[in-house]
Amino acid sequence: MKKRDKKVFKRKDLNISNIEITHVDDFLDDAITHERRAEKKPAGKSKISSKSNLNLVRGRIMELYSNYKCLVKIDNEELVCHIGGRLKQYDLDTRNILAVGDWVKIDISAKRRIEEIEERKNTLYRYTEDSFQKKIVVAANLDNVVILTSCKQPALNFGMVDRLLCATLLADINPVICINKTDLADDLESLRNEAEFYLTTGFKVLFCSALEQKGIVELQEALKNQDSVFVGHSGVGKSSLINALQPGLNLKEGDVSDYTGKGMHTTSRSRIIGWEFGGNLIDTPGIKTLTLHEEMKDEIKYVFPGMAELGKECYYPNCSHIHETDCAVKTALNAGNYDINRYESYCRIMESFTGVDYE
Ligand SMILES: Nc1nc2c(ncn2[C@@H]2O[C@H](COP(=O)(O)OP(=O)(O)O)[C@@H](O)[C@H]2O)c(=O)[nH]1
Ligand SMILES: [Mg+2]
Ligand SMILES: [Zn+2]
Repeated sequence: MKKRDKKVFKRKDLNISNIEITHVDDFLDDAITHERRAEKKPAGKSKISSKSNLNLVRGRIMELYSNYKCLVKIDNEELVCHIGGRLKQYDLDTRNILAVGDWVKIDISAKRRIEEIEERKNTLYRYTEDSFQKKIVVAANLDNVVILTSCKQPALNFGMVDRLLCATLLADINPVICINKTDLADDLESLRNEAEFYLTTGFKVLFCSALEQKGIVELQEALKNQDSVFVGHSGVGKSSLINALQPGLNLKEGDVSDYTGKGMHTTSRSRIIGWEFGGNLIDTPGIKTLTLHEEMKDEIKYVFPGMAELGKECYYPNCSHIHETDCAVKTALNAGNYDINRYESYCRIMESFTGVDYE
């Protein structure tokens, strides 16, 4: 690939949409992957105001109104709070000191000031699409990313599922793959066969139809008492499915892009909404896709479905499974023991980082 083509190619390929997620627990069974991720992941330090002797109560950020003003849920009450002046000093250069989902400690005696932000168990970021790939926090402390895709309209794209799976796993969040619009499928059986790969590599795959109210109970069961975000291309049925999960929720219909950017500022912020069946929806209007960051390139092989386990047998410990000889993934591929479509999808993801075509 010519150098001047590289940027365009990269940008195009780094755009990810449609996310579905599966069981994190299954994934964690993979010791190597788990280890590598643990090694890599620096824990987000908790941020504490230097004041002492305050009577602090614990709460969770439900919605951000501005950089320094937010809605916090304390027990069953929601209060508008402000961030303490001293805390602001921690992140003067970022606008993301607080995120929806953050657990905080608040001084409710005076002006409801947030004095402490607890360490996050994970943070879901998206990245700007320019070459700087600036990090933007979507939400913190999540349990699931529901990678939503549809059988048709738009067409099912497992390559996109793979990208979103990688992005979710690298964020240390459990993916749940959910395939909507089964009512439109011409050949549901062959779709199920293709999805079988994800089941056998330890992920949860759910089929549903928001239109026909199918698979809704199963999805509720998977998300119950946990905090979940839905990711997927425009039109796959995120809003419809969320409304089917909780009738009466009446989410603001239509994503930001459906309105050619109109109302962008008021609708693109995340917020937390409680499910009646237990747990929370992290509503992210206008945020439909997750992207992979350039820095994640070397980690993809450890999270790509089915690869970490096979990769233990490769001659080189850091084998990319692309150009090396004595590669267990390629051996499995040639023996028909690793899905060729998924391998090609892996190569496409890797190409999108390097701009090199691997044969
Ligand atoms: N046939 C069919 N259409 C659906 C289903 N779910 C959603 N849709 C339709 O797909 C379109 C996009 O749905 P929407 O929920 O707005 O998608 P979003 O952009 O992901 O939020 C709408 O016209 C919905 O009526 C489904 O299960 N089956
Ligand atoms: Mg929508
Ligand atoms: Zn290999």
